[in-house]
Amino acid sequence: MLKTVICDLLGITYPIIQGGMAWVATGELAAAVSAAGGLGIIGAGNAPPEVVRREIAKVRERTDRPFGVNIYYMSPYVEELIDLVCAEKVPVVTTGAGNPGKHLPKLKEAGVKVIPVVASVALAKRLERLGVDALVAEGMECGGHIGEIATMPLVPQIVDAVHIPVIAAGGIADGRGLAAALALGAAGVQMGTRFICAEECTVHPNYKNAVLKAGDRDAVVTGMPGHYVRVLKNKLTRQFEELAARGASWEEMDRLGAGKLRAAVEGDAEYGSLMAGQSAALVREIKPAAAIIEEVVAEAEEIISRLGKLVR
Ligand code: TUI
Repeated sequence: MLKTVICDLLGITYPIIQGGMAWVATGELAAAVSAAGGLGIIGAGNAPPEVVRREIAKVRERTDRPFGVNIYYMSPYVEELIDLVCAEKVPVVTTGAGNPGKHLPKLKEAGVKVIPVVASVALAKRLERLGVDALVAEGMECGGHIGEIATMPLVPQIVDAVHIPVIAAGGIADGRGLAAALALGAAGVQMGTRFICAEECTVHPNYKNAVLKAGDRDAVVTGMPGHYVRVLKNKLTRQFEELAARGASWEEMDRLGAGKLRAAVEGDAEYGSLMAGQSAALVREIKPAAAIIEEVVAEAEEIISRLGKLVR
């Protein structure tokens, strides 16, 4: 059976973590992933603490297994969310779009395991020194806010640079991706896009159908240097292209993007921000989170045993 250090560290059965996608990863999805033996994560995004508290309660009503909350460091509620996860004794916190260094003492004191998402070697090394438990190395194939380095070169560089477990993310949606991540030295994977098409994911069916329909060139990059966002092509991305073509300011771009992720989650597939990674093209069906996890693990196990036989 496929087991890695991350399973022991987090008390989970399979080395699969569900990405903490803002507005997309609700308590329902996180609970389903955790109940199935992975690590489900609530995406706090820009939501206020009382909303996140309700999502935590949803998970606890549905499962006793470990779960996490992702704190997005551009949120206006970071301080309150740190207090909330400590008070609630949330087992795991992942972080995005910022450096959680100054909150580490408080989180560790409360017994919270901290797994920052990073997109560079420098930040990975800095956070290891500060005492984080593990890292997610996220390549620019992923959805939402992206870094500049692809998963294939990023993961082994971070694996070489630190001594703590590394979880690979970006472009991974099936057992082939999990086997490849393990080959790169990762101790597990984080998948976001694949779990948008979990039955338990509460986004509008229009969002799920856009992921199912996506082809290899549909997950495009919008925005400005330092703030690139990967989303599925639609009328909104064409508006972004027009703005970029006439040299629009960062403020104009920001204004166009405001509130559009929520619009997508509520069903606006034309003008909503359908955040998804390049792996969208690998997602072909909607099924329960447990079935996704079982399929990914079985496929990875089969590949690993087949690869072992190549060495004679
Ligand atoms: O966080 C992400 N991806 C996201 S967050 C998000 S939430 C949102 N977006 C738009 C509207 C409303 C809500 C959507 N997608 N990925 C994790 C990640 N973090 N990747 C890279 C980083 C990162 C980048 C820079 C981490 C730290 C950093 O710099 C830290 C520093 O200060 O050195």
